[in-house]
Amino acid sequence: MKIITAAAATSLAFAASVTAVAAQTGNAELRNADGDVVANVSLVEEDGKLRVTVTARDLPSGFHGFHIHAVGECEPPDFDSAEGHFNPEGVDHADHAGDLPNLLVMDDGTAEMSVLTDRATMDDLLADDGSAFIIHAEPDNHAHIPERYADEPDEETLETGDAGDRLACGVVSD
Ligand SMILES: [Cu+2]
Ligand SMILES: [Zn+2]
Repeated sequence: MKIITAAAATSLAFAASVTAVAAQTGNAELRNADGDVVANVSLVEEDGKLRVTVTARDLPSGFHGFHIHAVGECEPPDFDSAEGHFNPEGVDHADHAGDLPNLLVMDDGTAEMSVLTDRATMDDLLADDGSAFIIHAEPDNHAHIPERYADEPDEETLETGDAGDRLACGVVSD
């Protein structure tokens, strides 16, 4: 009888703690320059880490730079309004808080990826003027330029990873 009581108490305590730490969530709907939705991002904070899950369609196959940008404003066609990579620490690419792995678009034009990052929280992304997800035309080189090509990455590489034009943009909301 004692064992059952203890187990019941434990499960009650567990249920209470689960309720207390309701996950903070968010999302972004990414549109291309024509205004068509080509990707959705869902965000879930888990133990201080942020799970970023993206599903995309109607994109050119291959790797595409994928970042969180500093301003939650997506004005087509170039999406420059989202400004640079989300970078509250003022460091070089690819140490920006908004830097993420490249998105692999398959031959059928779709992509799916889920990644955990410990570089940003939902509060960070919603603070001030917000933030936006962007899918680029080219792969991000993550500023990895071997010495046989150059002494060191140039300024543009250290800001952008040379991921090229902005194909789609979506503002983060909760
Ligand atoms: Cu970007
Ligand atoms: Zn960056």
